[in-house]
Amino acid sequence: MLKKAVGFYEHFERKDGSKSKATHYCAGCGHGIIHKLIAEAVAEYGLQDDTVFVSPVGCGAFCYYYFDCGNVAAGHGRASAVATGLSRSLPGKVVIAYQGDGDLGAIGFNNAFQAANRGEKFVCFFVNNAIYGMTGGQMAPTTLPDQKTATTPYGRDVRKDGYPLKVCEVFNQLEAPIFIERVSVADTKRILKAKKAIRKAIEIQKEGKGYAFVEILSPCPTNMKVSAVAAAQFTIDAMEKTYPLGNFRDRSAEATPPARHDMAVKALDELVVASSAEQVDAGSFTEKEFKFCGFGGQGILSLGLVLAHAGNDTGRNVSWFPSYGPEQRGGTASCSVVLSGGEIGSPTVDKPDVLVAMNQPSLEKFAPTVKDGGVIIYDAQIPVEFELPKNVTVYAFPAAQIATEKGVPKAANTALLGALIALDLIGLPEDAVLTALKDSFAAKPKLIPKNMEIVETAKGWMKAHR
Ligand SMILES: Cc1ncc(C[n+]2csc(CCOP(=O)(O)OP(=O)(O)O)c2C)c(N)n1
Repeated sequence: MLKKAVGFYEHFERKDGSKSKATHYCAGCGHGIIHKLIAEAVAEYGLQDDTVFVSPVGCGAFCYYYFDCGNVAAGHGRASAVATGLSRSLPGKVVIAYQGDGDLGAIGFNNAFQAANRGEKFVCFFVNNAIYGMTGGQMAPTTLPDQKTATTPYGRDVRKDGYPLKVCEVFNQLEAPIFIERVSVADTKRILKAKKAIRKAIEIQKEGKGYAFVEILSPCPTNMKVSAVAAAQFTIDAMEKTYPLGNFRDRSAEATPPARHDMAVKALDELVVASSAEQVDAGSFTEKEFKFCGFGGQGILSLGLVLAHAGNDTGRNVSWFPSYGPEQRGGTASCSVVLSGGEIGSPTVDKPDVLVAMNQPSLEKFAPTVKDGGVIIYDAQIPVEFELPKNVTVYAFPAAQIATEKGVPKAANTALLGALIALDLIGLPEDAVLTALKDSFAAKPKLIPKNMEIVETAKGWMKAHR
């Protein structure tokens, strides 16, 4: 009987609000069949509420529209790395990575290979259609010898382009994987075998036994530029010669669950404890978005952290999202901080209410992003050779000068905190902000008095010049 698998959403609701009952896949594409087999297995094992599905980049990028379970989207080639993180931090859950042959075999090969070698506890479904599907049919590592693609119009020449990558065979050299099998969805007989392998791989996750890998040969009529029937036939006749179907290993009977990664779980637990302050008068606090930016080493990230801690200690929802430059010291660094009475949708801040800039490149980069009516505070040392936005209030504040005069040039970030307090831009009680600042020096308490002095001087300056 033809029917939608229970593990799918009722409607596939898209970003634009439209609700479709059909997937976005082309007629004859294998992805839809593979989705159905996975969704059925997850639902039949009763695992929907305990499963996190990692979508790739490629034709499978929209898996999260379809699978009615936890969903996370990974960058191109990174699904196995993301699955590793999820699996380690959610030890009781089933984690599924879904990757194409470009995604896993090319850009993400090392991620996937190392995860397999470590025996991470997740299942990786590897969809091999011998081509880069989503981007228009370029050669993939799995493209067959002499196969014509957009980038090998005369056929893949193995002397120049290398040989097809047999991922199951490569992974089968590793000690750790519990289960490795290659299947196909090119016809009904093969689909039934694929169903068995997919179920087995998910069962292994249910039992927490370790790493499972299922390669699925899948037709791509659109990029092969043939009919759905011919594409399926190609998968059987041509692909299976290079990629023979079969089970490479099944060690599930003797496998015992791998060691738990308690470090990751502990780190998460600590985060939860740190955010357990009771929430107060949620509705009355207007959300505030901050961007702090400067050179690495100027204390930009710690400045944002002080605000986030102060917000957390006073019962606000907070997020702190750092972005590091290529170097630890000297490169640009920024962090986004959101303080909110309600839930925070995203920790990224594209349009800050308040921008605090400690160097020229980041002032130039972020100044145009500040909201109308917002505030920019930048260190007065920064030469401004560009036009600052007109509809925001701008303060050239002598943060470095104040800190240097107090004998601690590195504490310019503390001076900026004083400026924020003086302008009442944080919206939190001053004593909470100062307590968070003091706490940030827990390892070097000697520095506290000087930093408090800098805050007072900065406040005084700002009050006199605002
Ligand atoms: C970092 C990065 N590099 C390249 C791309 C472009 N890109 C998107 S999908 C894709 C290929 C996907 O092919 P495959 O993994 O085989 O999946 P399929 O679409 O065939 O299912 C590429 C190269 C990207 N999105 N991100």
